[in-house]
Amino acid sequence: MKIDRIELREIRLSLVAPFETSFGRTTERRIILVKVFGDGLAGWGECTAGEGPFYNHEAVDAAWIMIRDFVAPLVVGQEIDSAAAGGALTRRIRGNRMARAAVETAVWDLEARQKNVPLWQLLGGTRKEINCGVSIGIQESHAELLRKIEREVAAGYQRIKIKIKPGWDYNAVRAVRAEFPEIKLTVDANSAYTLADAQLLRSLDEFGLMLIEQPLAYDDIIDHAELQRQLQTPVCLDESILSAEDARKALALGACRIINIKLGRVSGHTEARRIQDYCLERHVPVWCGGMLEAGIGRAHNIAMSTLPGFSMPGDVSASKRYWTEDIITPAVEVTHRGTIMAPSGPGIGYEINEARIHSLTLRTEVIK
Ligand code: OSB
Ligand code: MG
Repeated sequence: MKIDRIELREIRLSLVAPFETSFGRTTERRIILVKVFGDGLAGWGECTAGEGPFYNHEAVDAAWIMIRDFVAPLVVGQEIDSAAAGGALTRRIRGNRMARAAVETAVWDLEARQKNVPLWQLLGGTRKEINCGVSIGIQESHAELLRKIEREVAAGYQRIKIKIKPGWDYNAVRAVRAEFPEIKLTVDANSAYTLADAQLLRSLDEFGLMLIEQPLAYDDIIDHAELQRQLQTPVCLDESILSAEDARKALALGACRIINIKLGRVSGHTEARRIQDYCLERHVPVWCGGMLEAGIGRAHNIAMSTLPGFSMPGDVSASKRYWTEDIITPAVEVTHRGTIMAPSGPGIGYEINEARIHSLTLRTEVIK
């Protein structure tokens, strides 16, 4: 494949409901879309950087500059024989994995379209139906939280995750368990605690959670290992795992028993698959995390989730939970079994609604 040019586009999309975590509240997304042209075809990627540097160090405006000035120039004009080779072209860049992944995933889509196969098959996926859960943000009240959970359980989702933070933790989980004693339940702290909170975190053991996600610092594995020794509930790392090397070290230390894989956080499909491979060999479950993606990012998440190691329900759910109208057609829908069917079309397998994308666009730039 010869990469001819890369088009960047920033779109703005309002969430159907605000999403609140321990690090902030999002009501509207600004999303960078990447379109990579080569061999008369185009592949699409979505940058998962947040509006500000609060989940990790990346943010939309900074990612735009990184992609435009550093990532895209390393790829444009190059002749590559696979998407994996395309990703390797940007390995010199330290950090900035979401910026790199936006291009890397687009090149994977391009390669799959060129070979006229679904991306999930090109990646080596084996699951034709992926298991889905939902992530529910911090709410105004327990009553509101219970109402939201009831709706998602009725829709068929296999697992409920709730966001926690100091002051919205033990009592919130207790209220959920009182109403829903049997559901698969997890909590995600997004690094809101320290080891000084070990007693509080231990108290959550009584609720039979599937896992507790990233309780401690975003760049830590040492304290998580100490915490895991004190907990019955499996620790799952999100923010702390940026690569297969990080996964190896975290598992060697006993910092977690489960890993959340996000394409952006780990620099794209190639590294995501490497983490999946490493964990699968060691019987460590992985699942696909979410970053409030629009349809293109969501479609890439679906493709990744078909890999055999993705045995736990991910944070990949229906488009309508986020957007009144998605940027792909059909919108992502979830079966009453709480699954998403892997699409059969080439590449990411959904049509790109370019007219809608154009109407949402704030700025564009082309790297030739
Ligand atoms: O930690 O998993 C997280 C959203 C933004 C940033 C971080 C996270 C999340 C979610 C939402 O939990 C998952 C989703 O529904 O996309
Ligand atoms: Mg998380």
